[in-house]
Amino acid sequence: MTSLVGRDLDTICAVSTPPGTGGISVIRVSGDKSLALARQISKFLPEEVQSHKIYFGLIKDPVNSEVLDEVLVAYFQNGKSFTGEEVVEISCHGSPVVVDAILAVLIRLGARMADKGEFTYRAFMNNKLDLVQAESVLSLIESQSKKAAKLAQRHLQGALSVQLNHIESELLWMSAHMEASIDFSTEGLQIVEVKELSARMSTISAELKSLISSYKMGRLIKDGIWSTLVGRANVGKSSLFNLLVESDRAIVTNIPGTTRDLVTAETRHEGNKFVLTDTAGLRKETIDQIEIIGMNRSKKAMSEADINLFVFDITQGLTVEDLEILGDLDPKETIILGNKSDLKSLSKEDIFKVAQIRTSKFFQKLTSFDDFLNRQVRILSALDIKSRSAVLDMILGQIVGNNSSDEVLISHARHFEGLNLALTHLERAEKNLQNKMGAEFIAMDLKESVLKIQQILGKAFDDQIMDRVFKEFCLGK
Ligand SMILES: Nc1nc2c(ncn2[C@@H]2O[C@H](COP(=O)(O)OP(=O)(O)OP(=O)(O)O)[C@@H](O)[C@H]2O)c(=O)[nH]1
Ligand SMILES: [Mg+2]
Repeated sequence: MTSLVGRDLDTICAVSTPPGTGGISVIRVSGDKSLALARQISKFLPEEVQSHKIYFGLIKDPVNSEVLDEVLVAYFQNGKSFTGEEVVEISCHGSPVVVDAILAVLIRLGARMADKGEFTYRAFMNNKLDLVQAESVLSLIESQSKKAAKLAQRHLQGALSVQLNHIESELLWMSAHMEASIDFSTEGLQIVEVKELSARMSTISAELKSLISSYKMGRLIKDGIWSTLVGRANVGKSSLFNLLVESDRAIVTNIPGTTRDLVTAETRHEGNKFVLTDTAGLRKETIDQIEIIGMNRSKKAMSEADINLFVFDITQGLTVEDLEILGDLDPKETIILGNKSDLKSLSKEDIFKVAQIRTSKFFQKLTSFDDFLNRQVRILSALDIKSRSAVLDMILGQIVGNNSSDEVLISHARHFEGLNLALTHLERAEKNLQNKMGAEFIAMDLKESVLKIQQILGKAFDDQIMDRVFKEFCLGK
C-alpha cells in the first residue's frame, strides 16, 4: 500500500449530508489539522477534548467573532475514525447558507474542499477498508431496496473480501510452488505435488465460477429487476402496468394502439426493487408511423428485459398473432399473463390444451410444458388488486428461485470483469499443468490471476482503477 503524499496530506472538509435544507447538516473535517481548525472556531471546546464525545456551543468566525451557528461538535481521534485520520464532525442547522458560511471559514483557515469520495478514499488508503468495502459504502448509500442495502451491508462488513482474500492466498500458494520449481521442468514436480496443485486449482476455479455466476443475481438486487409488459394491442398491458406500479402512469383506453411510447416506472415489493416498462401493443395492421416507431421500441425493450410479462386477453384466447410474438421470447425469461379473467371464467388448462399452442415455436422450446404452465402462467384480472403481488411474486420466483440471501454475491461490473480475467488465467495454468508445460508458463498465469484478485481488493494499486471507483462517489462521502 502506498502512503499518503501531496494533496492526500491536506486537511479536507465537506458537507456529508444531502445538499439543500434539512433539520441538520453534518460537516466533516478530516486530516491532522482538524481539531486545531475546530478549536479556532469553537472556543467552547475544553482543553482536553475526548474522542467520540459531543460538545455543544456557538461557532464563531475568529476574525470578527460573528456567530455562525449553534452546533454540536464531535471529535474522533486519529486511528479511531471512518477515514482513519483525526476527524471533526460539526452538526449545524440544515441550511445551505449556514453550511457554506462554516465551510468558507474552515477553508480560509487552511482546510481544502474534499473531492468526490475523498473521505472514503482516505479510509481505503489508511487501511480502514479495502476497495471492495469502499465500493460497498457507495452501494449502501445508493441502495434503493432492502435487499440491496443488505447485500451492500454484508460486503461492507467484509463477506466478499474474506472470500477474495482466501482465493488470493490459495493462488499465492500455487504461484509460490510453481516459482520454486521453475528451475526444474514440470516433470521435475513430484506426482503428489502435481495432484495437490491441480486439486487446489480446480477448487479455486470452482469458487471463481460461482462468484462470477452470482453477478446476475447481485446486479438484480442492486439495480432492480427489469421487467417489460409485452403483447398485442388492447389486451390490458397498461392496465396491469398501472396496477403493478400503483399509479395511473400509463393511459388506458379501449382503443387498440393507445400506448405509443415506452413508459417506465419503479416499484418495490418484498424488499426488492422492480423497474417496469409498459410498451406499445404489437399489431400488424397498423400503418400509423408513430405506432410503428413505438412497436420497434417495444421490441428493443423486450430484448433487454430480465423478465418479459407477456399479456394476452383470455376472452380471445391465445391467437395466432400472440403465438407469433411469443415465438421471439425466451421461455426462461418469460411469464405469461392471461388477462381479463373477470369477463370470462376459464382455467389455464382449458386455454393451453389446444394442440396448435403446444406445437408453436415458443412452447417447443420448453423442457416441461406442465412445469411451465404451473409456474410461469397465470390467469388474472388487472381490475383485481391481488394480481399485483401475484405477478411480482412470480417474477421473484423466476429470478431469485431458491437463491439463499446469505450467499456471497457480486454486484459490481468491476468485480465481474476482474474475476473473469482471474479465472481465464487460472484455467490456462490448470491446462498447462495437465499438459506438463514448463513451470514458468504456469507460474506466469498464476501471477496474473493473483494480480487480478489483488486489483479487485485494491491491494495492487492502480490509478485507473482508483479513478474508476472513486469518481462514482458524490461530494462529502
Ligand atoms: N374487464 C376488464 N377490462 C380490462 C382489463 N384489463 C384491461 N381492460 C380494458 O381493456 C382495454 C385496453 O386496456 P389497456 O390497458 O389500454 O390495454 P393495452 O394492452 O395497454 O393496449 P395498447 O396500449 O393499445 O397496446 C381498456 O378498456 C381497459 O379498461 C381487465 O382485467 N378486465
Ligand atoms: Mg397500453
